[in-house]
Amino acid sequence: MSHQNKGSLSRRRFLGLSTCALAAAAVGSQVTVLKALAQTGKVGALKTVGERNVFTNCAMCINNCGVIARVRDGVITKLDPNPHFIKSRAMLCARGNAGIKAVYDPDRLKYPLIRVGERGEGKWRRASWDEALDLVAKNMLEIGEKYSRAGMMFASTKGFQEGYFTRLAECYGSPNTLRHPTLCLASLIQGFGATFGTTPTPDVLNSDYIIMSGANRAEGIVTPDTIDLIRGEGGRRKIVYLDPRFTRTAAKADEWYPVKPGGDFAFILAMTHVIVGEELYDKAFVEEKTVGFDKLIPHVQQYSPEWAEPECDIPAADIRRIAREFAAAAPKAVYYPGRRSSFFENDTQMRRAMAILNAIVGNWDVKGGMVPNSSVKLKKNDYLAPWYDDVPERLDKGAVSYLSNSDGSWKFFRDRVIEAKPYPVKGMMVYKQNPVSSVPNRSKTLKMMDQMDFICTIDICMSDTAWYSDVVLPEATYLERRDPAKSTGGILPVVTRREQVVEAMFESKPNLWIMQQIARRLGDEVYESFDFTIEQYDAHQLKGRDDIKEALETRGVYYPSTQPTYGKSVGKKFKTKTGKIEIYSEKYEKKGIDPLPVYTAQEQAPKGKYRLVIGRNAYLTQNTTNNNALLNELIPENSLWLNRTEAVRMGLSDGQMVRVRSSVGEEKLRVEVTEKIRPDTVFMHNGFGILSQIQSNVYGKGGSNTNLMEDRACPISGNFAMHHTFVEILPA
Ligand SMILES: Nc1nc2c(c(=O)[nH]1)N[C@H]1C(S)=C(S)[C@@H](COP(=O)(O)OP(=O)(O)OC[C@H]3O[C@@H](n4cnc5c(=O)[nH]c(N)nc54)[C@H](O)[C@@H]3O)O[C@H]1N2
Ligand SMILES: Nc1nc2c(c(=O)[nH]1)N[C@H]1C(S)=C(S)[C@@H](COP(=O)(O)OP(=O)(O)OC[C@H]3O[C@@H](n4cnc5c(=O)[nH]c(N)nc54)[C@H](O)[C@@H]3O)O[C@H]1N2
Ligand code: SF4
Ligand SMILES: [Mo]
Repeated sequence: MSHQNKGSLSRRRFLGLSTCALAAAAVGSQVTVLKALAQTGKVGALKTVGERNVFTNCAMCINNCGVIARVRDGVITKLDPNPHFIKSRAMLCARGNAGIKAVYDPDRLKYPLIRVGERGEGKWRRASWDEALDLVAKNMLEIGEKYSRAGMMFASTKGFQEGYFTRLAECYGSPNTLRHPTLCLASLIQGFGATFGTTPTPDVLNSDYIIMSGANRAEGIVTPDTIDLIRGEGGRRKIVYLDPRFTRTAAKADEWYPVKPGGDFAFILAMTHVIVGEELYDKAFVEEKTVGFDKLIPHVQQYSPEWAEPECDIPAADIRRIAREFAAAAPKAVYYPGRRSSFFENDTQMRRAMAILNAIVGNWDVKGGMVPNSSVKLKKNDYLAPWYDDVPERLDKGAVSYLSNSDGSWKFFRDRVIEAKPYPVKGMMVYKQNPVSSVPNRSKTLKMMDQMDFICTIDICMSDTAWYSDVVLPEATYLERRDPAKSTGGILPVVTRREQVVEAMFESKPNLWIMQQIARRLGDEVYESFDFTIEQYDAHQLKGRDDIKEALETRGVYYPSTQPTYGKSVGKKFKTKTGKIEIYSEKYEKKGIDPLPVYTAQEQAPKGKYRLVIGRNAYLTQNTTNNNALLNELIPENSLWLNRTEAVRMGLSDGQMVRVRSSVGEEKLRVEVTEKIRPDTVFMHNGFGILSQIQSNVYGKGGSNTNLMEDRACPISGNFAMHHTFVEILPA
């Protein structure tokens, strides 16, 4: 392992974190919701009397929209959008508004907890921070001693303080970090990356023609696309939307096709066939910027619209017409890349096909096209990680063609932990991730956890993963802590950060503090890399950038420019081996991967079974926010969408309870009889059928699609493939 970062921070002794000091006084009667909490435990002191507006940043999902928190007498009264935050177009969605309940949720984590019963039995005792942290460090050291430092795994998902967690993993000496991309967008990054050398952003606002393959933007919110998609500019906009379900995005689209699941790949190749065959592509662009077009011509000859029609259930005439319209609208036309690209095992090649289709119409780096991201560079806070001899390589090393060293592949990692091959992993630290609910085939995750000697989860609520842990540590929510400045790339790059809105309630602590306390117990060498405050960390990041500092203080956000600049990449090489857009990938060829996307069909549902697909709801984030009282009111449980014809055939009526069974699990939930889904497909929203009983609003409601999903994955990117599962439906 390479542990030779150079330290650039002053190594001051640990000073304690006064900003996050625990407060004592109990709250009186400011807000009704606080009364309930006051009865169950201590509430943070309300030091500031009067009204305050604080710049922060939503953490209810990955978009991190700009927020102004309104505070009265130390209590958050409302969250409003920060109008200076252009990316979110002065919008906060339902979840963003409901973020207030993350703080004032009676079910939230309040104190460190240590398990007393069996794992998953739900018996806990309150512990002091010292006792809980001692136990964590003791187990980490013991496991390191017994199995090597690689015997600990560190699972985490994106967050402003996630870096401190992965730093702990590195300084402790484990290569085994498991981040969220292989549950989400790893195939997309791989497919577009192999083609363009980067993952560009579609300029939705200015595009005249947008085709979307199951990117349900009206419900799976991605800013600014969701808002721009609906608003558009100039009224010329056309949206073609493919989804086996009639979603809210379908309702906003000009054309909706209930595509056969997995058929998008055929649709894209057939569009390419038409554009290449009819010479509708951008000849000058292809000539100048791409390699391998000559090989694409014969390759796509086999993929005619007539061939594609039965593969995707979209009429050949429509495919041909859409291809012509798309090429005519180019370069202000995009085949929208999507975000969750964990559909099928061939997802990387499907996204490659999308990237190639975008490339040949020459929509690169122009208004309304696919725009490479710009970013604002902040100064890195380097550190010196200790060196450990004899630490093996990542457990999932070599499992897939392109494994990210920092992210790993959840599917293959979990398999190897269960097999204890090539070496045992016996300890698990989890930060801001909920693998029990988010990694397909829940039984396998529980099996993996069963054979762990020790599990510690750092969360804000008792997630299903926390529920199966030995020690649960309460982090202060995003509104109760200061988070360091964060730079996010995009068409308009942005720097933002979180000010602390209110004092941390109960005994919750920010992650940096937690990491520092663990590091201290792991020894001076580890602790050295944690000897700073967030303020110092930020000061270093923003050194010499008074303009950013001032913008963050006065507007809560920094934009180097508020207007997009197109064509910045003109004259520059693409970040690929050839320096061009690689339509034909020699890199893939060398690894034995198809160098041009070759179509592979999905299996059809066997008789009496249905394909299970999953997806989002605008009111919920992943498997996580369902206990939030404000959101739970909007969607109290999930249901199984089933086509009316099938329901009638089976004699099932709307609202009836059914059992849904796959090869790996069974769930009980209500059936929703609808015309809004293909007859061969069923659908469930995420986040129900949970195991943790300390989520009182949602526990016992609906069914878990994670428990039903088989665990297949893309062999190129390692991304999970979540739509392969077939289920049967039985009366309850
Ligand atoms: N069944 C099913 N599985 C899926 C998906 C699906 O659609 N269906 N989608 C996939 C996709 S696209 C993704 S991105 C992944 C997401 O899966 P994960 O990366 O596991 O993310 P979440 O499910 O949102 O879980 C995040 C956890 O962090 C906690 N948390 C929230 N805020 C904080 C905080 O400030 N501090 C700390 N310490 N904890 C916090 C939450 O309470 C929750 O327990 O799931 C994937 N898995
Ligand atoms: N409200 C809300 N917004 C979110 C999130 C959230 O949890 N809640 N999570 C964020 C994250 S991490 C992500 S990754 C994105 C995900 O957002 P999206 O990328 O939109 O992903 P999903 O909603 O998971 O699934 C998209 C759709 O794919 C459809 N589908 C299934 N199979 C196929 C197929 O073969 N072809 C086609 N064309 N469609 C198919 C499903 O019916 C579903 O409607 O949303 C982000 N925004
Ligand atoms: S889209 Fe909604 S939940 Fe996500 S960051 Fe923005 S306001 Fe928060
Ligand atoms: Mo995601």
